[in-house]
Parts: sequence; C-alpha cells; structure tokens
Amino acid sequence: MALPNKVMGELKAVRDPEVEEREVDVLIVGGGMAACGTAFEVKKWLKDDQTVLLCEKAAMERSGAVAQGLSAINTYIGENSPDDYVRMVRNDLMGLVREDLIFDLGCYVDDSVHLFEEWGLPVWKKTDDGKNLDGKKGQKMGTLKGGAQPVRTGKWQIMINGESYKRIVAEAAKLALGEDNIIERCFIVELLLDANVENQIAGAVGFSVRENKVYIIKCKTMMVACGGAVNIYQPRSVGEGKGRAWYPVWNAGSTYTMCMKVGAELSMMENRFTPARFKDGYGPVGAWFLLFKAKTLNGLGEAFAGSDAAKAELERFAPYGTAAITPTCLRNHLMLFEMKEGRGPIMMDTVTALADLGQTMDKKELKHLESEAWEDFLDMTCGQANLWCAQDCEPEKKNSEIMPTEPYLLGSHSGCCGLWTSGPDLDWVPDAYKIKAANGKIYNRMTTVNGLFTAGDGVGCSGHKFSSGSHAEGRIAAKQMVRYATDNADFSPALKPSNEELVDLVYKPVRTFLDNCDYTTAININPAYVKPEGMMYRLMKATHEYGAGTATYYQTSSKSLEVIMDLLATMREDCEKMAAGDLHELMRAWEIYHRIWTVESHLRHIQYRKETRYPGFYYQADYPGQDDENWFCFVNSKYDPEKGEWDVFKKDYIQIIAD
Ligand code: SFD
Ligand code: AMP
Repeated sequence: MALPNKVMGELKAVRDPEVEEREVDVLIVGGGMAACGTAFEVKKWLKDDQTVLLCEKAAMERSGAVAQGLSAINTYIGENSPDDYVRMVRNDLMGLVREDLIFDLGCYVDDSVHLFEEWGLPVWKKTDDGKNLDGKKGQKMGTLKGGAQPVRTGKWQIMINGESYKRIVAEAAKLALGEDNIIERCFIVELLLDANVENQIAGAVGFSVRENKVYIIKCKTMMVACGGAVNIYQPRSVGEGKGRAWYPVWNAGSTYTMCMKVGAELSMMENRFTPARFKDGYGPVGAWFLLFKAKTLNGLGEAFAGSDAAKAELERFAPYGTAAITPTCLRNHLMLFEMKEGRGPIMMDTVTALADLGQTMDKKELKHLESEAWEDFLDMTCGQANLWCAQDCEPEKKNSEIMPTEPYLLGSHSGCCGLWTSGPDLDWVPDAYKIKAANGKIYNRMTTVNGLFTAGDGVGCSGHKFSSGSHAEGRIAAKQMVRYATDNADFSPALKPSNEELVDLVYKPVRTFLDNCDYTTAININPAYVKPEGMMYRLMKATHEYGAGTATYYQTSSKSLEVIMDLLATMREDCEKMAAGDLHELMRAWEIYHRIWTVESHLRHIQYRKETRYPGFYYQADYPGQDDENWFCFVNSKYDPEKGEWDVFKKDYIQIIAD
C-alpha cells in the first residue's frame, strides 16, 4: 500500500527504525513495466499455498520509464516475424546480441500489447482508405487481436494515446497481485544470498521512504527489475532544470549494482544509450522521423544524413552502417561528425515535414495533424511541450534543435547492457546460452545466481524490447520463477547477517548524520560526513570529464579510464561517510551508492573492450575503430563478493538467425 506523505517537509530519520520481517516464495523488486508483467502473470501459476510480494520504491501508477506516459509502443511484431525482429535488433546494436532472448521475446510481445488494449489503452487504427484514427474513434474500429490494423510509424512501432499507459498497466498488475502483496515506497538496498546453500538467492533488505521502517524479506526466488541508470553523467540541464533528464529519475542502477554485488554475471555493460533528443526538453524523435517523416538539417541547412560525406562515414561501419536502417549509435555519430566539423547545430525540420504532410489535407485534418505533433510530447514528455510554449515555438513555423543527451545505461531501449541470463530451454538454443541451476534445470531469464531472475532493462544483450517487450519479459520470468519455487519447495531461505546487522547497514547514513550534525552550523558541510548531493556532483564531474561524457564529445582514453578508476575507488571509500537526515535523503544516499557501482562496471567494460563498438554512443580514443577479429564477442564481468575482486572476460557470440 502506498503511504501518503502526511506531514509538511521531509520525514526525519530516527536512529532505530522499526523492523518488519516477511517471508514469501516469490519476491518481485521494482514496479515498472517488467515487474507489472510479472505481477499480472505470477498468480496464475502460483499454488494456493505459495506467496508473493512486490516492493516498489515509488508508486506503481506513476513510476519508472513509462511514468509520464508514452505516445508509441515501439515493439509490436504484428505482420512481421520474430526472425526479422532479431535481424533488426542485431543490426541496431552493431551485431552483438543474444538472438535466443530476442526471438523468444518476439514470440510473446504482442500478447502484452493485446492485454494493454483489453485494459483500456487506446491504440490508433488505420482505416481501409489509409486514414489514421486515434482515441475513441480508433477504439471503435475494434481491437488488434480482433484484426484491426494499427497505425505503424516504422516497421515495429505503433501509435497510442498513452498519457495514462502506466496507470492502466499498473492497475491490472495490482488487481492481479492484490494490494496486500504490494509494498510501495519501499526502496530495496541489497540482495542477500543464502547462509547455507551456495550461490542461492535468499532475500533482500530495504526501507520505507514514508516511515522509519526497515524491511527484511526472505524468499525462494526473486526478480529484480529496477530499470537502468540515470544521473550517472553530468546532464546537459543546469540550475533549476537539472532534475530534468530523458531517462526516469527513479532508476539509479539498482538492478545492476544489487545483482552484481551477490555475484551475478553482467554482460555488455560497456554499451550505453545516448539518445538524440529535442534539446533541453528531451522530447523524443521517433515520431518525428517515422510518423511525420521529418529530416534533420545541419547548421548550413543541409540534409546531411544523405550526403556523400555521411555515406562515406557510414561505410566505415559496414555492414551495419550501410544497412537500410542506420543503427541508432551511427545516427548519433553522423550528428556529432557535423557538430565537430563546425556545421552544427542540428535542427529537426518540423516546418517542411508538416507542410509536406499537410499538402493532401483539408483544414480540419491539418489542425488535427498539428495537435498530433503537440500530443506526441504531451503524452510522454510534457516538459518539451512546455518548452515549446516558453520559446514561442510553433513546429509548423519554427524548427527545433536536437542534440545527443548525456549517457544512460539500460537494456530495453536502444541499448543492451545488463545481466547475463539463461535463454529458454529449447533445442535450438545453444548450451552456452543456458544457465544450469543447482538442480540441473534451465530457467528462462535466470541470472547466474540460482533463483535470481531479471527482465526489461535488467536483461543484457537484448535491447529494443521497449515497454511492451519489458512487460512480456516480466511475464516470461513470472512463470519460470514459480517453476523454480515449486521445484525448490523444500528450500528454506536463511540469511547470514542478523536483523541488527542489516538495520546497521541500511541506517548507517542516518546514524552518521545524527552523530555529527551538531558539529557545524551548516547542515550540509561537516568534516565527519558527506551528503549524497555532494557525492552526486563528484560522480557526475568525474564521468563527465573522464568517462566519455558530453564534455569530451563522448570520448575517453585508456589514461582517462585509469584516472576515473582511482576517483571511483575513493568515492566508494567515502560512501562509508555518507549522511542522511531524513528518509528522502536516505534514499538519495543509497541511490548514489548504486550509481557509483554501476558506473564502475560500465567503465571497467569499456576499459576491457579494446575497440569502439558503438561510435556515437562512446569513443575509446586509443582504439577508435571496430576490431571484429578480436572483439566480435560479448564482454562479461563478475564481481566476487567474498574477495571484493572483479573479473572481466570474453564470451562467444553465437549466430542463430541467418542474415
Ligand atoms: O519515446 C525500484 N521507452 C519506450 N517504450 C515504448 O514502447 N515506446 C516509447 O515511446 C518509449 N519511449 C520511452 C521509453 C523510455 C523512456 C525513459 C522514455 C521514453 C522517456 C522504453 C520503456 O519505457 C522501457 O523499455 C520500459 O519501461 C522498461 O521497463 P523496466 O521494468 O525494465 O523499467 P521501468 O519501467 O523503468 O521500471 C523500473 C521500476 O523499478 C523501480 N525501482 N524499486 C525498488 N527498489 C529499488 N532500489 C528501485 N529502483 C528502481 C522504479 O521506481 C520503477 O518503477 S521513446 O523514447 O521511444
Ligand atoms: P525514439 O523516439 O528515438 O526513442 O525512437 C522511437 C522508435 O523509433 C525506436 O524504435 C527507434 O529505434 C525508432 N527510430 C527513431 N528514429 C529513427 C530513425 N531515424 N530511423 C529509424 N528508426 C528510428
């Protein structure tokens, strides 16, 4: 149950919080798209005596990447085939993907979309004479499942009226799971391995951000789906706009950090997503490119993407660069190429696009088209619509600048970092892609820690799942988790640390604060502690300057990586002195802790991969080109929690679907 913030201001943290213990069969950590998929599916498979609990740090109705809504569902297979879906993802991610996971997802993703529509999400429909109907008119055309045609923007994307998308999905998830099995405003801090069974997940510890309470939860199996990581690099926004980023503020790398800290193997953490977005408002570009057929212009007014120079540049990255659809990173690369040559800024030519589309429209249709342009932002990035208003920008009269943003880490959009998970137990899936649990069985989407599953942004090597695919992957994992809990019905989880030790861990920043806060008059400045905000600035400055942030046009070098590794080690050490005076700040403390570990894994992977696989997302100056001979493989890593050591290594890529 979500607890409202009953008092004005922040809730002061106390030295000794209440402790609540729970024990369930299945624990779901996170309440985003993937977790909602799990929540919706899981009860169907659980036996009457099996139990489930979901912990979400915010409120499910408006948490995670879909909180603001979306105006498109980017993965709907429809008339296409899962094989082709694999080809598209493989090309966009420069060849290195887990084709088993992607194909598997492609077989189930449409079911999630059909469910969304059944729950009330308006999906735009195409009429027989090629017109687009949205809202209620679209709904009257019937459902996708019943054979109605969606409005395709690209080959894979369909348009929706999605401002309330997350509310709709969360409502179904909550209804299926039952309010009693959900704890909202509960931030999970660490996962816990079993005291007796090696490499077996056994529980998690977290705290309420609305009450002074620590939760200690035991489980037989768990899914961690806390999204990717934002605010790990200095954002382009400054001053009061600083909180604004493209990716949702909740996702602080918890998935990667918590799983890696219990020894789960990560994969392709060097991959990042640096989206090109409408500058400062972070408005998405997909609908403009695909639905409105807009082109980008350089500062000289040239449509540079089709130029001979651009073609020559793309040929350097064949076969991906020369494919019919240019991969996302290379689209960025071309923009950066223009900007570095002094031909910026890059503008989205909204004026020509709307004028061209309007040529065959009457006045009423034209007005509707203009409102669609606004709605694209109002439905998913209302800040961009505000910015247009503030800047007197009417897209039919004035073009808007676009710009690659600061980097984010995620595994479900146009990026593919995450956990190494098992593929499905099917004969066409290579053994190397299957992870055997202690009982010798294979559980789809299980990580290398027994009983620990992930989905959505958590699963590595399989981007382009988006909202629908993340939900479907959550549903896939749900069934497997129940299978795991049932197969291990005799397992009784036991935690190594005592309750007292766990409370000491979670509330350490509060106690550091209470012990020292009277020493100085300025609450944020104290020789005995550092506040999470200060830590955030340190992290952002370091990644910005040395870790291939916007400061260097996304370029790093071997020496810069050495420097930042040192800085990160000191930051981790100084985290021991982090202080939090209230519950919100306690959450900030744990978020920055999760971010620091996540960034370290990202940069360790970049350091290991001696090539630049994703030009436009990042550049390793000492290894500028792609080196297929040595690096056409995954890079995986594993942190040893006992020894405190990292191991980074190669893992073979296996092609399953023919070119
Ligand atoms: O415009 C803890 N995405 C789009 N998908 C589409 O299908 N269409 C679009 O239009 C999309 N666009 C888009 C998208 C994402 C973003 C950020 C924007 C625009 C601005 C992608 C999808 O949204 C994305 O693929 C899925 O949402 C991923 O699902 P999942 O479940 O992996 O992540 P989540 O939904 O963000 O949820 C994470 C949850 O975890 C919670 N959480 N809970 C407890 N303890 C902790 N320690 C926690 N840490 C985090 C979060 O609160 C959250 O609820 S467009 O770009 O193309
Ligand atoms: P975005 O708004 O950038 O998040 O993109 C939404 C969807 O459109 C994603 O599936 C992208 O891969 C796709 N997309 C965006 N821009 C282009 C483009 N120029 N060409 C092809 N696909 C694109």
